[in-house]
Amino acid sequence: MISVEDYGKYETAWCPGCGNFGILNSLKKALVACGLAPHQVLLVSGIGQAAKTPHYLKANVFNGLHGRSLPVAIGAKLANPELTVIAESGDGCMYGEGGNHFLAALRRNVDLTILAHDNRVYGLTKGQASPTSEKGFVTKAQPHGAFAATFNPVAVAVTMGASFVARGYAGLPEHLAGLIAQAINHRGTALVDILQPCVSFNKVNTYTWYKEHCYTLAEDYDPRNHAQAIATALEFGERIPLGVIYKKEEALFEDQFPVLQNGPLAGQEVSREGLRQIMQGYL
Ligand SMILES: Cc1ncc(C[n+]2csc(CCOP(=O)(O)OP(=O)(O)O)c2C)c(N)n1
Ligand code: SF4
Repeated sequence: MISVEDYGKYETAWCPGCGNFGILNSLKKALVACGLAPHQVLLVSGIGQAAKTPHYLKANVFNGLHGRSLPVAIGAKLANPELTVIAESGDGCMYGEGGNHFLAALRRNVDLTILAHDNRVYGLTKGQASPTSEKGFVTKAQPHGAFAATFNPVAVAVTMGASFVARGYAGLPEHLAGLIAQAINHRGTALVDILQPCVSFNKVNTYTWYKEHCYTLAEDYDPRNHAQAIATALEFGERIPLGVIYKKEEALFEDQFPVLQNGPLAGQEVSREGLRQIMQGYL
């Protein structure tokens, strides 16, 4: 029987009160609820406070370059479909530096989970505006307020027809654990954008602010209705919906590759003669 203790307990470098703690606990609970043992899970991240999350739980880990978690996660899943692959990083890493990879991943629909810790600021580098910062957000680097429009990752993902799109909140850990478990069990690319207070550098989107603005979607909300999902995803301001906003069944990227039908690449024979013929074609 797997328990949260199997995923270990480590000292962290996070500030006391950081929303990352709630997300880490929810992730562990979700992995246990999915019946996954640490050796079955690969966590891939980039750079940032959120991207340190895989350091603080016992599983397979790949910590790479800023913004580059998704290409690694996709490659790992294609090479070994038996792994449960989770790409986890902050809003800067996932949507800023990793923005192009984010869009490409949504188009492909590889069977993996994206957890974006969305504190709406660059935490590790001490508080610059990120793509999800509110337009006008004042920081030391943006003393006149951020000039760029606010990126809405949930609306982008729903509009692109991503196969599973949810928004959670670090301050509602039980609800968040349920969303992460659903995302892991979903067959396809599942995005959970997780609203996360950064108590040191975001003094606008605080625990109190989220309490006043967030609400959970009603029981009878139908996440399969695309038009309704777009309207729900665009609702971000006075009221912010939490829950599974959109989901659908969609063919997996990996199911369309003939070579992957013979099991993990790592377990397949390499034909030296076949390779020689390919090389010959370029000479
Ligand atoms: C290519 C590249 N650009 C910039 C940096 C510097 N850098 C490191 S972490 C970071 C921001 C992290 O913010 P976010 O992803 O939102 O994570 P958080 O720390 O808020 O959890 C930046 C800009 C880097 N390491 N590599
Ligand atoms: S700077 Fe912000 S995101 Fe980073 S650990 Fe501290 S509170 Fe958390």
